[in-house]
Amino acid sequence: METADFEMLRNVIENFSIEGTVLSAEPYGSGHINDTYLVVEEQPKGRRRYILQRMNTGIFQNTEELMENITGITRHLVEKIKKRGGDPMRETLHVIPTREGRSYYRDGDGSCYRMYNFIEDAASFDAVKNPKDFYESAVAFGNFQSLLADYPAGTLHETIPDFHNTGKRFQTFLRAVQEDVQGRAVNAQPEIAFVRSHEADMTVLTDMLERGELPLRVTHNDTKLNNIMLDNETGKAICVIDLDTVMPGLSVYDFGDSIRFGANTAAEDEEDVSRVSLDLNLYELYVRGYIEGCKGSLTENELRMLPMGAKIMTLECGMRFLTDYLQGDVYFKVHKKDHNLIRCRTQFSLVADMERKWEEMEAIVKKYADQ
Ligand code: ADP
Ligand code: GN1
Ligand code: MG
Repeated sequence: METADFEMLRNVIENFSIEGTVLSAEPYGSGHINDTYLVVEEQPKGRRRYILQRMNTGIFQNTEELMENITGITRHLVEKIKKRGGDPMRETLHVIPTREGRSYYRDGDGSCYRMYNFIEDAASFDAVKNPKDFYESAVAFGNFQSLLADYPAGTLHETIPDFHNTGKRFQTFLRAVQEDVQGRAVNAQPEIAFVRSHEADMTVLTDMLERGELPLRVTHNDTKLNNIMLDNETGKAICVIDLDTVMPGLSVYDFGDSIRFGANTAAEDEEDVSRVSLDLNLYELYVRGYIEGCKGSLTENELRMLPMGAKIMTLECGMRFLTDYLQGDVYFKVHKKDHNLIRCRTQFSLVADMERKWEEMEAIVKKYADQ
C-alpha cells in the first residue's frame, strides 16, 4: 500500500476508541461492496487486529440508519450468545465506537468508516473446501434467523429498499436494456433473452408473500459463504458477518443465496461455464443444515419453496450482474474486463442446471422436511 494511503487510514483509525500504535492497514477480503482493511495495532498487551471498512455510501445511502440497524442487531445477539454460554467477542461482530461515542466516523470528504473486532482463529471462504464446512454454515445461517426471531422487526430500517424484490429488479433490468447507455447490449443478447424467458418466475415469491403464504422474518439477505466465519480448529461456523442487509425478508432468500454461491461447482466468476453446475451433495448438506438450524420454525410453504428460493436468488443475482454490466459497472466492484457479464453467465448456467435437476432438488427437501 502507498505511504499516502496508509497515512490517510492512520488518521481515520485515530478517531476510533482503541489504544495503541497502528502497525499496518491493508486491503482485505473479497467482498463486492465495501472497502475492507485489516488493521494491526501494537498495544500494551500485545498485537490486536481490527476490521476497518469504508462503507459504500452510494449503495447504503443512509449511514445513520444502517449503523443503527447493526448496533441494534449485534446488541441483541450479544445477549442471546451470553445466555447460551457462548463467547460474544467471537460469535458476533462488535461495533467499535469512535472517540466521540459514535458508531462510525465521517471524514472531511464525506467518506464513512466503521470498525469491528477481528474474528480471530477463524476464516471465511470463497469456495467450499470441505463439505462439512458448508453444512456448518447452513446450521449457522438457520440459527442466525432463529436468534433474530424475536427481534423487533418494526425498528429495522430498510437499508436497500426492495433488495430482493425480483419483480422490481426485472423492471430495472428492462430499463437498462432499453437505455443501453454503454452500447453493451449487443454483447449480451443470449443473456438478455435468458432473463426475458424467465419473466414468469420473477414475482412468484413476492406474490406468495403478498397473499400471506410466506411469512416475513428478520433475515440476513446476503448469505454467501464468505459472509460467515468458520473456526480454524473445530470447523464450526462461529460468526455471521456482513450485517448490512439484515432486514425483514423471506427465509427462502437466505437459503437460496447460500445455494447460489456455495453449491456451485465453479466460482461465481468462472469463465468456462461448462464447469458450472449444481452440486447436489452440497445442496443436500445445506438443506439438512438449514432446516436443523431453523429449529422447526419453517412453515410447510417455506419448506416447499426452498428450491424456488435457490433458483430465484440465482436468477436475480445474474440479472443484477447483467444490469450492472449494461449500466457500466456502477454497483459491484469489478476486477477485469466484462467481469459482470462473466458473473452473469455463471449464474444463468446454474439456473439452467437447477431446472434440469428440479425433481431431485424437490425430493431432497421433502426427505428432510418430512423428518
Ligand atoms: P462486503 O460487504 O464488501 O462483502 P464484508 O463485511 O463481507 O464486506 O467484508 C469483506 C470480507 O472481510 C469478508 O468476506 C471477510 O473475509 C472479511 N471480514 C469482514 N469482517 C470481518 C471480521 N470482523 N473479522 C474477520 N474478517 C472479517
Ligand atoms: C454482494 O457484499 P457482498 O460481496 O457480500 C451483494 C449481494 C450479492 C453478492 C454477489 C449489498 O455481496 O447482494 O448477492 O455481492 N451485496 C449487496 O456476490 O448488494
Ligand atoms: Mg460480504
